[in-house]
Amino acid sequence: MAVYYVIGITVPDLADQEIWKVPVLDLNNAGIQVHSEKVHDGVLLLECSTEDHNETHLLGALQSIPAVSDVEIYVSAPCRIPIKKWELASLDLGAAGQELFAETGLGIYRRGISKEQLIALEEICNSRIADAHSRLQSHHDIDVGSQQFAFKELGSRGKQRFDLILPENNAAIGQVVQSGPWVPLIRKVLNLTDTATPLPCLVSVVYSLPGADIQSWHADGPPSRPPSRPYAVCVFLPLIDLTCETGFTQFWPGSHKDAGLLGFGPAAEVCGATVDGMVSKGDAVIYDYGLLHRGMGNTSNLRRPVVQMVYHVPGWQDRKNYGRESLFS
Ligand SMILES: O=C(O)CCC(=O)C(=O)O
Ligand SMILES: [Fe+2]
Repeated sequence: MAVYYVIGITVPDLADQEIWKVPVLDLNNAGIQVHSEKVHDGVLLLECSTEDHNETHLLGALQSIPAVSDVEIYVSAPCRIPIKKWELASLDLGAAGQELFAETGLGIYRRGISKEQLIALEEICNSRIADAHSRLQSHHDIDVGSQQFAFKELGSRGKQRFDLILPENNAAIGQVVQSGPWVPLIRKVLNLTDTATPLPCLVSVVYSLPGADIQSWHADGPPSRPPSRPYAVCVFLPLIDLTCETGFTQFWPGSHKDAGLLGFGPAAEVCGATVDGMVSKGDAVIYDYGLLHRGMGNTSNLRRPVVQMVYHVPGWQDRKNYGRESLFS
């Protein structure tokens, strides 16, 4: 079985960055396949694979290149390691984004909904959050904000970070869910193209209060099989402008294609392959449910509410994020 590597190669002169293409190197003959490359922080990154698991051989082959002064293994993994740097602006999906979405598992739609819809969502979220926290007060055994818990409608999976399911039958929510500009793409990728049938969708508000910690890298669910046929796609729609202080969600584009990358999230940082979903109020970030990401901490004094719409194929059920006991009934 092939092992994949990201190798950091230091060369005194970055103008030499095409070094591994020089025929004399003949990496192929050395059993090394090169898949992708880029420059990150002044270091050449090479994504490659070998069949023989022999790292000494791999490093030796690269080290023998005359222009190279240092060679270091950044990452090794059992599958492709997407190192391409994506800019948020280039992930604007507009009308024709299906191919881009298949490659990256990520996209954005600027100003996806109307002002009125945004105001309606804000009102629903504010009152639902207030209601939930007043009900939580009677649960004296829960240290709200510090302790993990899971009700049927509300979960907390980390310090000051909550996920509260919104009422299914609300007209304003239904309108956004069924007619947002991302809906045609989602219908295609989930293969639910009969527009007479509403898309199944679980809607919640994920909110991080001041003091919320940075999350660990995770995927919300396992990668789909095949990757081109997602079983769920998530849309995040923040209700405030996101900044470094309020925090945002950070993504690793392309990490949705192989379960072999689960647990490898920090590799995205090492390889400079992360995208900060730092969008404005009312913009929408859409991602494949299997894509690696993490919520950043909230160091501001504002609540960061993000409407989360999980579109899914019929029959799919979230099994990990919420509990059985109802907070509201
Ligand atoms: O808080 C965020 O930005 C993301 C939260 C998240 O990914 C999660 O709770 O699964
Ligand atoms: Fe998540």
